[in-house]
Amino acid sequence: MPLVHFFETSFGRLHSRRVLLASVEADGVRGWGECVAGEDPFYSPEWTETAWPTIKQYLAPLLMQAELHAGRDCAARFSRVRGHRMSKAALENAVWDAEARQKQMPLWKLLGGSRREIACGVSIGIQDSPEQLMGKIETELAAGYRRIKIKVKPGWDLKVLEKIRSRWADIVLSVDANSAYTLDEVEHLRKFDAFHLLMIEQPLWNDEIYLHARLQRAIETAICLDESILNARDADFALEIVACRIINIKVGRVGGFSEAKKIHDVTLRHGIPVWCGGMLESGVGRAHNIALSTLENFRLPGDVSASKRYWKEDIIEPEVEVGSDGMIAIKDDPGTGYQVREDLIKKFTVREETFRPGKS
Ligand code: OSB
Ligand code: MG
Repeated sequence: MPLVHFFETSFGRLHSRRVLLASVEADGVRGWGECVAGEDPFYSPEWTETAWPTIKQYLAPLLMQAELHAGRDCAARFSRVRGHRMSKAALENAVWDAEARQKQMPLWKLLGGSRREIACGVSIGIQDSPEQLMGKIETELAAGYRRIKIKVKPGWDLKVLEKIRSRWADIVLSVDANSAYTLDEVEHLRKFDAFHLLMIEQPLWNDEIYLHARLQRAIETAICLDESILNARDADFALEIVACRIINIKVGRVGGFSEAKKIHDVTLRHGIPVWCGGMLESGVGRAHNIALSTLENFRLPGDVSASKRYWKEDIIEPEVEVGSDGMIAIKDDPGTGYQVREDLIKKFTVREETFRPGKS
């Protein structure tokens, strides 16, 4: 699916997404999930071409090994397989979706959510020029978004922040480095404090927690961990040693709704807020992010924004819309409240495989 606008992070520029979807059929209802793995192993070791055989050879057969009653039972079934969390999440979340539709209840309720609307922010990639970035921020603020996050890397950080702050002194602003810095750059990172950011997301190594605690002691800006939090134990450890003061939960990164809920509960116990991250999802994953964001500790605006920011035509109906107040209204219909457009998915499909119980 071609992106409406390219998306650039510290690891590269992306023009379109190859979306891997999973759908499960259970007693006449169908549930959908999205594998949020990237086109390349840059954000995480997992990518589209590892997800496919992992699901095919291991996860799908495990899922169908015996009768299954609930989304929350999937994680235990997959536990023999190490890692591959985005692949696991695609299947687990499809089962949660099917379970909600079967029970004729909204997915957000099944997950234990309570919010009736959720606050939205935007993640704006690195642009060709600061002027182009300023134009984008202006557009998103006019649309009502409640938090602007920009991607940063050495050479695209302080000067850009200075420009933004001199034009918008008071907006809620944050940055995401996707591991573009090292601890040798503490003095440089300390300069971010002058811009009163809500947070700096994943400044250091993707697989490192402890050294973020060192950095957090050296700077005033709150660190938010993304890449380094893979499960509830990671979250508990990071908060115990104060490696961050905010956590971003991505349901794919952590292996599915069950683990996402556990992380949510850990952060509640520690009294720190979470927000829902995004992975440039199609409507299928986006709808799941919306449901998850209704849990009580999702107290900060998420990277959950309108379909039209990404796609000319999204694969769900209705498309995700954000009000002029920067909020998404939560639907009461069964499942996600959005219908998957199977016609459009067929049109986009380049590869498809079906698994049935008893055959692997
Ligand atoms: O680090 O949050 C990230 C997109 C792809 C990979 C990693 C990240 C992102 C985003 C985009 O920031 C969030 C979105 O709008 O979906
Ligand atoms: Mg991030």
